[in-house]
Amino acid sequence: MFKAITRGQNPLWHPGPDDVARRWSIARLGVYREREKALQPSLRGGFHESVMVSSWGLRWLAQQEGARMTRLMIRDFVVLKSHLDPAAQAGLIEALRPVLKAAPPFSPQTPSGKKMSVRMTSAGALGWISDRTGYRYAPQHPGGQDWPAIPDPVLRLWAEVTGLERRPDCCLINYYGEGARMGLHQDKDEADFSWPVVSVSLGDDGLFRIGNPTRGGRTESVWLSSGDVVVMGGPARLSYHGVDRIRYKSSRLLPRGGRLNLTLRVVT
Ligand SMILES: O=C(O)CCC(=O)C(=O)O
Repeated sequence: MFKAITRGQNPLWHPGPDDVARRWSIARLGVYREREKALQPSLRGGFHESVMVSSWGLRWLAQQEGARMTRLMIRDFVVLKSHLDPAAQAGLIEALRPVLKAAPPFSPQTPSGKKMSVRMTSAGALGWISDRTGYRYAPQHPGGQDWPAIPDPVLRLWAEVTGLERRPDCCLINYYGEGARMGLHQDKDEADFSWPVVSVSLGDDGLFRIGNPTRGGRTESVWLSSGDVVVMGGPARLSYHGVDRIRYKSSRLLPRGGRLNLTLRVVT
């Protein structure tokens, strides 16, 4: 028997005609086993109703649901599984193509001089950079050109998942090739932490690790797949997080493999 978590008072929940199916979907992906460390949703502030289902029930739920959209709350991180269908994912890749051409991804250095394994670029009024001088936002790409505008489909996705009128001024684009990772860190170079950060995963699966608002302590991990969206707001906004590894070539979205992650941030 496994414990499954069904819908409760999730602030991002929008009931609709599909409500019952979504409820099952939550039950499916909210399932955890004691020994399965990679998926352990927190009950805090999220899904409060629990039911017991058999392993047969789980298989049935998985078959019924396929890739249906699902919401998980893990330590106040809202994880929207399969939020983007394959066509929407492909549409974002198309929209990002000119951005990557105008502002090619580069390998930043940490302030201590270490080359990061993730390659990065940005769109928007400001882009995130790092070098020996430190971590910061800058109005231009290291090549000297302004950052390209954030593509409309990306802005629409932000508005859809946050419901905010305020637009992000940075879309940081991370590219994880084979073996790339990102250590646990906080996003804290922005002026006002009351705005959420929205993360969009495209391409290969990435093992996303969620920590605490202070360094250290126990962590939980969840695999993020192409089309998953994570909203980091409220108590999650300053929580440590990172990507331990990717499953290289697990997706065929990007012809050469790898994982693209967009993080949308209100900077000023
Ligand atoms: O790649 C991810 O899923 C997370 C990216 C991230 O943490 C960041 O850009 O600060």
